[in-house]
Amino acid sequence: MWPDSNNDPVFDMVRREVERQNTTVQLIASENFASPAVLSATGSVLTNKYSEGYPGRRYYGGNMVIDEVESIARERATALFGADHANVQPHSGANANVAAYLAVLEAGDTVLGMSLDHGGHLTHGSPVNISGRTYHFVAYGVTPSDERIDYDQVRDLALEHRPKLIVAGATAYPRIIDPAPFRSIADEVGALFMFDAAHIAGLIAGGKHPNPVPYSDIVTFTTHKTLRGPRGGAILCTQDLAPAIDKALFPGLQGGPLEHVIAAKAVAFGEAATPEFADYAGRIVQNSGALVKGLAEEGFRLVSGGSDNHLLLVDLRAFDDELTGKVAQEVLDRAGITLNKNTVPDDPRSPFVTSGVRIGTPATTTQGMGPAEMGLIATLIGRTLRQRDDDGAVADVRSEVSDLCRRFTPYSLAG
Ligand code: DSN
Repeated sequence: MWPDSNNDPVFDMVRREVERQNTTVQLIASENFASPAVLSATGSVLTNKYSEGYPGRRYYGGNMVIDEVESIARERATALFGADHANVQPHSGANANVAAYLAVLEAGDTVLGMSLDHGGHLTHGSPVNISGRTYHFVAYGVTPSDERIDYDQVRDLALEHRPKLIVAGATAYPRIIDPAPFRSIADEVGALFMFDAAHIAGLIAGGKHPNPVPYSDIVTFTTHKTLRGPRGGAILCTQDLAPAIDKALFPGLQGGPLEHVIAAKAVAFGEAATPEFADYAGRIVQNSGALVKGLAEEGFRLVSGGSDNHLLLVDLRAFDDELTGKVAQEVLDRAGITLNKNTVPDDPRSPFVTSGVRIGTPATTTQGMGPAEMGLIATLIGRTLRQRDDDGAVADVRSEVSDLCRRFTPYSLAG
């Protein structure tokens, strides 16, 4: 009935990607290893079904089972975070954010968001993104002294610009984001408050970071980062905003939902509600601490002096003023250590070059690595970057990385 795809080179590429993930160290802060159950749901026949609308209100027939799937995903999401309402259809975190804006803003409205080069996200008002092109975003950042969110600046800007919405959340901020001061500033100026929890959703679900839901009108998040589910997004909101959020997402922004991914989100929400996941979230933070210690011993400067979440932002200039994030990323890739270049606050270099790298612990923690392995990884990073012009030295690190990964292989070779 089906064409024989066994020899399709795409599957060889998939096998090679399994091999890459199994044999190199994954330190990209926004990545993780989804469980076999999550992968299985993502690869299921639910991909075949059209289901525009929401459970009980679909535009196509045959959605009896799909309604159950999406309902359990919504129920698990609301229970996990203690929210009134969940929309589990966003294809991504970016879509979740855009739908949230569509629900509560008009074009030209003023919004406060964290500046991209201080750790924010493209969808928090970057001029090259639909958010910055549609709304009047005003950026807040971190203080020059301790490189932590400048809540005084947030309040001053809120009083000056009277935003309709204040957005918290970040992609490259290594510290706890306290939702309480944001809420009180929003109340003071009559703004709505949205928390983008994309990076830290798993730390919140695991009880290791403050839950923004009781403080927020809207919480958006991705399901594939610390939460360890399939690639996708979700929105939580208060009951009064639920109709506007649902309408903004569909039909406002998206068409047919990806119900196979929604099934996998339901599986991930189930996994994230277990005591084992709370333990995992704690080990992510513990591993960041061990990596901070190891990298500091190697002579690296950590933005804000450390980390209390799943990521570290390393300013390379103290280690070697000539070394850019771009070069560091490339040489570390050759050594089998995968991370990404990242700007540091007020970086003089462009986002394509950068003076820093971002390092995350969610994936290695899933593999079972602990503080001892973090110490080893810090040493390997230091060695690689010091000896970056010596191919033999880089190859030696690559071999040590292979040995390390052999002890903590995430997936069987069958993928
Ligand atoms: N690409 C994501 C990250 O790495 O943080 C944000 O969208």
